[in-house]
Amino acid sequence: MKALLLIDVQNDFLPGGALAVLGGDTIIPVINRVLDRFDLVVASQDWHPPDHGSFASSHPGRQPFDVVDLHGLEQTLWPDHCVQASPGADFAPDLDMRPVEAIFRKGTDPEIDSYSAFHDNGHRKTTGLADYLRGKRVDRVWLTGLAGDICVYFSALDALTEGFETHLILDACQPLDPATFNDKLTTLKTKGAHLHPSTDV
Ligand code: VGL
Ligand code: ZN
Repeated sequence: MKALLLIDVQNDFLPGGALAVLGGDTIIPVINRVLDRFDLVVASQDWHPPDHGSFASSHPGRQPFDVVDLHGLEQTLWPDHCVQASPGADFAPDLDMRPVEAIFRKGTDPEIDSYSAFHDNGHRKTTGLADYLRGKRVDRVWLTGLAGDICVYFSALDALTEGFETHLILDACQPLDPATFNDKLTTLKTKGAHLHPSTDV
């Protein structure tokens, strides 16, 4: 079985959002076009409490994009984004959510961030996504979403580690930092991920 993973396609990562990804909106029609080619569609949702430890606002004197130690892990500080039940945390209004069978929320623990849809950044707790997919007999996952160089990248690394055949739909991902994205794509390829344009799906 083949699953499509929609990683954090949320308002705060779209142009005009709190942590906007340039061109983030361009992935939405691409995702909508390929949705019906999958046995299962699952979404992740960045879902932070207002005092989340990844927010610069939780660290007096710090600025967004500073790097700090957060309970033993290196943490980039972000502008407040995807606050639980805020409009910025909603899925993109133009994204067709009808086929989405399950939503996995992450980043809910104020003490630790969670880039991957599978685990927190310290691999201390799982979101349950890998077992859910295995329970549905999924063996192949195709990743899409925002940001390509952060949450999609770390989700793809975990998908590989969890033993899924892992694919990325390149025009259905956009990075926050285009300068480092190519190296990350090379890393994924080296580890066995398959990179495709959406016309391959
Ligand atoms: C993300 C930074 C902070 C993402 C989430 O979805 O890529 N990036 N939180
Ligand atoms: Zn976040």
